[in-house]
Amino acid sequence: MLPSSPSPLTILVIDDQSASRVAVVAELDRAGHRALEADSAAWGLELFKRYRPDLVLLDVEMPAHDGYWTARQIRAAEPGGWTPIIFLSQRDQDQDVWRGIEAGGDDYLVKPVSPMILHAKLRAMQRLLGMRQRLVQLSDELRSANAQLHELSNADALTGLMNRRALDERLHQCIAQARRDGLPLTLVLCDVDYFKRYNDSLGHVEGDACLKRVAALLREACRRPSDCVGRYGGEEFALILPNTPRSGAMTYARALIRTMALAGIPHPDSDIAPHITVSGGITTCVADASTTAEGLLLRADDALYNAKAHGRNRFFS
Ligand code: GH3
Ligand code: MG
Ligand code: MG
Ligand code: MG
Ligand code: MG
Repeated sequence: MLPSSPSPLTILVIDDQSASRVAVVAELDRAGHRALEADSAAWGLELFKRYRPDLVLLDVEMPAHDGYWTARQIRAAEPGGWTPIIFLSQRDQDQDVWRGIEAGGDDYLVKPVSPMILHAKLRAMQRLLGMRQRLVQLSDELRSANAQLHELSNADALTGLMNRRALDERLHQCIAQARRDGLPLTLVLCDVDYFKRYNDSLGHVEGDACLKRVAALLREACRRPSDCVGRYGGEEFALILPNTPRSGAMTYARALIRTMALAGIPHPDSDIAPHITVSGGITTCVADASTTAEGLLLRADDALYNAKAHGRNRFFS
């Protein structure tokens, strides 16, 4: 009693001799597999591309193109993929088997094909196909876990904005891009005014909620897809605005001041307004070889210091 297959395969049989082809196909049918038949290399290749079978049984000696040629074409038609190829041939010399494997075959069957050996080899290939599928799944899982990890390592846990690490990376990229394009690049450092007092009056939980709202307002203020905002640390945020000159940055700053006033997040202990305000330092550069992220941050920080010293709720450049 010959075995039937637990999980049927779609198998392409390429053989120019109809007697041996029909015998193999009948055996595959009997075992519950789905067989596709081709009587030439060219037609076999066509069916391979059209139906993407799970496995190919491939005659070595055929007119026009032989099995070795066909195997190479199949491999070329599935970059990154792998369809098991088992050669079929009357030739049973050691060098024939060697040549078949060298040509990209995975196994070799001598004709006339013994049904028992045929099924044994199909089982072995099915096992390999199962392992390959598991590997593909694992690599997909790994890729998505990696993407998640990357996202986590770049996001600020409280606000969901980019964290300092991601900001630093982005700033370096933007400087390089600005250098290539010869376009102005603006960096803005924003700091919440009297935030220590906010915490002291309302508590840290309210403080955290406030930072989330400020983060959302800053995010909304970014109008271009290329603008980005992140939490630089504590109650400090940074905005990177590519292709933005100083005048554009000042317009931006005025809009931010207005946005904060309109949001009206109550601040019970600010010297300058009944609501949360921010101060900012702006620096704009036309990047050249001497431009560094550290230099830009220092300049923005100086400007921020001046904004604080001149009364807060304003942006200096
Ligand atoms: P200034 O107007 O000069 O900026 O005064 P400030 O009080 O905002 O500045 P200071 O640097 O003295 O205090 C910043 C405060 O921000 C202190 C700290 O408790 C608070 N802070 C920093 N990070 C967080 C946070 O993640 N959550 C909360 N709730 N508070 C934070
Ligand atoms: Mg033949
Ligand atoms: Mg601060
Ligand atoms: Mg401070
Ligand atoms: Mg502050």
